[in-house]
Amino acid sequence: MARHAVEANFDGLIGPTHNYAGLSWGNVASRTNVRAVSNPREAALQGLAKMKQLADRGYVQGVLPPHERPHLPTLRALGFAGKDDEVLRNAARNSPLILAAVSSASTMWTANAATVSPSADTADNRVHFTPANLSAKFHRSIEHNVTGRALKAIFADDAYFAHHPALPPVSQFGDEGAANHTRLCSSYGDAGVELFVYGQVAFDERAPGPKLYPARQTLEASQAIARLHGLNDRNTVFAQQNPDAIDAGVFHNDVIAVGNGNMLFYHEMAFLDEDRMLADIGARLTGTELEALRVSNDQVPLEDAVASYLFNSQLLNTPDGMMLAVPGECREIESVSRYLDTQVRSDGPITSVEVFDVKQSMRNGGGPACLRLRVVLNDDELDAMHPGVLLNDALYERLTTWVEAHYRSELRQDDLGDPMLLEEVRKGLDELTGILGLGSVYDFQQ
Ligand code: SUG
Repeated sequence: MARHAVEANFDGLIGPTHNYAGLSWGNVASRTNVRAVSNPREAALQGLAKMKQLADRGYVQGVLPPHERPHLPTLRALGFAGKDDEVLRNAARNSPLILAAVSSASTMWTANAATVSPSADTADNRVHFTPANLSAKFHRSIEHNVTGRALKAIFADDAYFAHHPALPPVSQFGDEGAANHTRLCSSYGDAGVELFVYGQVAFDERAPGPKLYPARQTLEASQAIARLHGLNDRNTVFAQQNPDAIDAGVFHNDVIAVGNGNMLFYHEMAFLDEDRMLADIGARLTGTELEALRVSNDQVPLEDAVASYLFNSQLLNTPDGMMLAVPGECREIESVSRYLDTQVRSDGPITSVEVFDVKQSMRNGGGPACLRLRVVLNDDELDAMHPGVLLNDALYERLTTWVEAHYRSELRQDDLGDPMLLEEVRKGLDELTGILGLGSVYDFQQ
């Protein structure tokens, strides 16, 4: 008998050092906006507004804290020595790109924070978490320790929750978390099918892969996560991304596909062997039929899909169907806007479209779906988690006031070495752990 369960979305609170450093080769927006002046305050408020709107509509909405950036322990591990301000000055003068990397607010994109398997799918009936090693990009490879600490603090009861360390931090086990993982099911509390999408097979040099941009997720990493989480062949499907899509800027599968319930919404260029993947899912899904909503290149050219982030949307259940929560850019690109209107007018599965302004994040290649980590929880698990990170009116007000007090409205690359910035960040984050009731998760607090 299936338990009642909900999909809770945990958005990354956008950190005070949000900036545009062009760190992600293969992510078109990150490269296009390199050295643009960012507005961390606006970014964080945009993220909070999205969370609030969804919480107001009745969705369970949580928040994950930003990390300490610039991350001085990483600079010290790389040989920058002295007092904190000397370390910063030295890095700014001699290695500004390393300083930019350890200053990125990239933990906002919590779709990459971890892979999560709901208890209905796992052998021991616990919810399993594995923080992603994010080893494809240096600036993101330093996230998983603190991410793991925060997840353990929030989902602490080991009767319900199991936490694994990140996979070995090498390219053969490159893991980008839930951005390459979708779950299809009849209802959230039922056993589902977990679809793992990878960019490349690591241990087979002849296997197809992208020619221009890196494939960040490997099959071997996805298989390791499935083993760790106690999944089995009957509830997992592994599918390869189309290498041409990666070379067109689809650096994660969630830039070109999104699933919810029994529906998979995707672009025709998303997968290498679409037919096999659909058959594999169809054969495993119980209690419902797979609904595959495929968008052709004629309807939405791949480059429009990448530029608009149509598929980096949240697909959410509503009483009469599904809502697609899209970034504002979808209304700026004609083919996409037309497609959305046609969908809503038809009697297809997408019954409404809601637009969110997350432009500050979008300029670094992060849309609404990048900003959230989905955690399916049954009623007991929801009761067992730390409630202090669940968004309600009071927490929204406190976080908004907190952002307004601690964030700058302009940040340039040259500001990253400012010792005042580090001080502002630490002061702010110290206060934040108090607001969220998380205890000391940061290195500077240990
Ligand atoms: O890893 N951008 C992120 C965007 C992550 C989007 N997440 C998902 N698709 N789930 C990345 O490429 C850019 C940072 C900079 O250039 O300053 C960056 O890290």
